[in-house]
Amino acid sequence: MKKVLTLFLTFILILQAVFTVPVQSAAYDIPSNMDWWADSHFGMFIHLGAYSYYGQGEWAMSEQNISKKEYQENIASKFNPESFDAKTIVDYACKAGMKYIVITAKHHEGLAMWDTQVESFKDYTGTKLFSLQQYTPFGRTGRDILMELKEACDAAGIKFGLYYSIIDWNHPSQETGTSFTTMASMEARANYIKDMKAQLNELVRRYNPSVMWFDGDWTYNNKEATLESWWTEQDGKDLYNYMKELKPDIIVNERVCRGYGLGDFECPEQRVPIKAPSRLWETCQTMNYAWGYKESCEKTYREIKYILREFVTAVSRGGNYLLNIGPKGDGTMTGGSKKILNNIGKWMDIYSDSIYGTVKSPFGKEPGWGVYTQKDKNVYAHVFKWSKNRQLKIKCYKNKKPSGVRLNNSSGKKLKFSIKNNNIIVKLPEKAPDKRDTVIVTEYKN
Ligand code: JFZ
Repeated sequence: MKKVLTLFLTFILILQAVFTVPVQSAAYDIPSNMDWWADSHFGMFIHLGAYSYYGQGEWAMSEQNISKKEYQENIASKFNPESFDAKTIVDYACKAGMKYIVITAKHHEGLAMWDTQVESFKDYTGTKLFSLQQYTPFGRTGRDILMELKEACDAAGIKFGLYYSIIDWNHPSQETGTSFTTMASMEARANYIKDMKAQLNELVRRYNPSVMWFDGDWTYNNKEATLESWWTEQDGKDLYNYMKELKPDIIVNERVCRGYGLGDFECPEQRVPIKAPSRLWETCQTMNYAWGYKESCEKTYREIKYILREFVTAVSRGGNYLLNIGPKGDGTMTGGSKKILNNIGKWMDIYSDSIYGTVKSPFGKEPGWGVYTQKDKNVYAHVFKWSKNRQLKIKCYKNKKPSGVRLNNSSGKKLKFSIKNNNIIVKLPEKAPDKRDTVIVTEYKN
């Protein structure tokens, strides 16, 4: 009986493998562990660390040449995100339509945002572990904000991910160099990599993250390690394999060692690449030109219109959009970030159909008025520029005539159209229902 069952199950598995249809019109197959990621298109990035308390961005230590001693004693030891409220943050993310959150577990500054037990991650005196729990006044609360956030994500049904920096400005093995860190010795290098993996092991065991987002890898070294260029392509490959051993379905970005096509998705260097990479990709963006809280950038929030269009453009080119918030040192969200998330949410409430589950535009060239996304037999025209003559030219999908053209908002208003040279000429309402991006859907029967 058991044998028959096994045989039957094997048969089902084979059938499944044969008939798994790759997501429509994507040039690549999407591995099943990444389906949710590719469908969601939209996540939240959170930069929170001791730099948030200092308020001058997460690069301050390096930019201002602050010594380990100064940074630890004057900045990290005062960091106290006691007003961090995971539920509020997750609520904002959900309202904005975001389907995953990636938070900094350890940024370049090296402060572990969880109660790490890995011995070598000590302060400069070698007496205290350099972590939120052991080094800062917040430790007294006994709280674990990564767990709070993870649990809030679970409760809301969105995915949870962690950011981890490969370089570490405060680890005893390294000194901050010009851009990358310098290792004290080859032995220090080997031990650090071992300890880094021990920390990653802690993170995966504890928080079971869906995404591991690496950074601080930029040596582009495909040769032997040196003290100045101590992170190599081989280290990147090893790290990727290590993560998959810990958790086979974890999603890892390419910054295990960028530039070598590693990882599960690309993080393009340009803001939103004109030519989409040939595999899954994600662009991360700030709202105000700062990742970690930077007081001077609180007045420089970008216009919602541009953030929204950048997001939609990324999706139209097949990408994901990871939009950052930099909470203040006390852990609270900034007013500017709340406002932007609320506004994106209002747009998503109406138009998220044209985002979730879509693939990139089926047409090569982008039109002058906006961008396209596509899902099944629907092609969505995202109209950024409303034409004064009330005519919009949309391409016919596969040279076919659409069965209908309508506004993609709750009105669902049908729009008159005619076909000319494989183009749909749509008669637009006089005013754009949404000046930032009005979505018009063209539907095809087959
Ligand atoms: C890195 C970090 O150095 C920075 O502090 C922040 O955490 C950010 C998310 O990642 O900086 C980069 C690296 C690459 C790009 C942008 C910022 N890029 O590819 O556009």
